[in-house]
Amino acid sequence: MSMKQHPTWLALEQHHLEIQNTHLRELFASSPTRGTDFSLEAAGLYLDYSKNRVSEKTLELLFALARASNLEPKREAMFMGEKINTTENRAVLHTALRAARDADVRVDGVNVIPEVYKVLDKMAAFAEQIRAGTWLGHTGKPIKNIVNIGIGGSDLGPVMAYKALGFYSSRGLTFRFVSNVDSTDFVENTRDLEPEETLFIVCSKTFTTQETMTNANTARAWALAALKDEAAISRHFVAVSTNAAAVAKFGIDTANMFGFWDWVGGRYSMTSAVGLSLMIAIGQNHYTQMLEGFRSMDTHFRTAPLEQNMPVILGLLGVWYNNFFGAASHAVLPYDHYLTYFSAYLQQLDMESNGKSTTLSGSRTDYQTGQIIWGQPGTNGQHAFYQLIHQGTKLIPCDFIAFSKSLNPRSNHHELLLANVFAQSQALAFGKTPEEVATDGVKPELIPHKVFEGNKPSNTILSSSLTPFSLGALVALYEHKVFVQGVIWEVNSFDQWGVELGKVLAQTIAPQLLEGQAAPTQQDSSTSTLIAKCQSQKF
Ligand code: G6Q
Repeated sequence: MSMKQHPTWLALEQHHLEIQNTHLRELFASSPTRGTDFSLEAAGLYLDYSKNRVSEKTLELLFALARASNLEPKREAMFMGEKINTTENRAVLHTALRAARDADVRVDGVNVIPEVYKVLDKMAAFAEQIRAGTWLGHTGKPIKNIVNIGIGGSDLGPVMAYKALGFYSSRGLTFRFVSNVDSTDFVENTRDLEPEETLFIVCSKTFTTQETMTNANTARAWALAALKDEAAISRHFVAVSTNAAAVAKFGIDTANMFGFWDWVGGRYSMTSAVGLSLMIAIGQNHYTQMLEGFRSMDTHFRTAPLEQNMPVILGLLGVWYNNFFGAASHAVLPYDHYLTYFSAYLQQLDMESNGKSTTLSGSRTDYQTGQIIWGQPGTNGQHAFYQLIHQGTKLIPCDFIAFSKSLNPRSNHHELLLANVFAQSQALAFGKTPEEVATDGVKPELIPHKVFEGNKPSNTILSSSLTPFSLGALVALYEHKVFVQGVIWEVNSFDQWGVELGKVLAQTIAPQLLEGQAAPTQQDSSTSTLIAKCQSQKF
């Protein structure tokens, strides 16, 4: 039976009819303590979810839906290492990557924690050598530049976290992230670097990804052009991968390989060896604090009752808007300049996980699944796309993320920043009625233009400051939110078959674009014309 036919879903549909026209103004007026009643704290994060179009009854029904979806046993199955990624027959254990050193987490009967710490310790020793300047390049110079080559899950986590924790990073080292197969990415990121002082981290779980291997080979040629000795590769290239054979074949000494496991999905791999560049940037202590932030949220998610569980509440609110209000997208709006890449990171985490239309049992869903996640930091958005959220025709629930203290306080900047974030959620929720606009002395013909309907839902996530711990808690919050929604929608949040077809097709098109190849004859008429057009413009 489809989830849509379940009594809890039907009850929510009925309830939606009752509450859909209730305004947040009424909900707040009827309960003076709503701002605290609909809030909770976990892992150093405070969540205010009072500005959502929900009543106590809505939440009761949503928790009932979660229980009907077996959320609690499914959550435990993930933490216990059961093979819940059924289409790839894999366990899903990113939580083991940040478990305590004495934890016991088993895959096929084997405790994986000692292996996790073996890699973490090896990463720490290597990071320390680079940071201390004792890892020398081929010509005897210390490494000053670290270039992570990876894509998707092997890029977005490291680059997001490196930018997010820039305040804590070693300023004497330069970090670059090359992901795009467009050679401009490589060229622009290396043009000012000295090969003698540059280390490449080739970061690829499979070590077969076309973009990454193409960039890695270009990096190899770039380094060898200057260093002129194959032996230089072992001082200037290390690998993060599960594929030792391919790493060795590339010419990287497997002693300089940092491993991980098939039970770590790419977009969930930020706390695996994929975080090597980050550990070099911020050092072992800060990295450990970040892992503790992840663990704190993991423990909260695993143990807190659904009614007081932050990822569960965020996940269910998303389901409420997605499936009952028809909201197609969800904006994530961090009010911290360091979180420049946070929305892009969440885009992959969420959209690759829950952008599915086939249920775990193989049938087509008859309801909406993953939302479109988008956003960018801070007040800049207010002067750009917020207009549409305030007065457009679409319902776009928002998450605002803010920190009480600035890492770089200057005069009243931070108070202004915080005033803006609080004002935005207030304006979205309560709006401005025609009567209120009229009392401002606005000309009658302009009143409709200046009315804000309000009733636009948002969450506010507040933490005291942006630290490695709070970043870890924040990322884990969203990882588990995605899990909750995947369970409700009965999809496999841990595979990504949707990225395969394009890769396969690109392999047949690439040779046809090379000089000297016969004109394409086996493509559709649009693709073959595009290829021919390209060839005529190129040669
Ligand atoms: C993430 C995906 C995907 C993956 C990249 C890179 O969940 O699996 O984004 O991370 O395709 O893969 P490799 O690490 O194998 O190069």
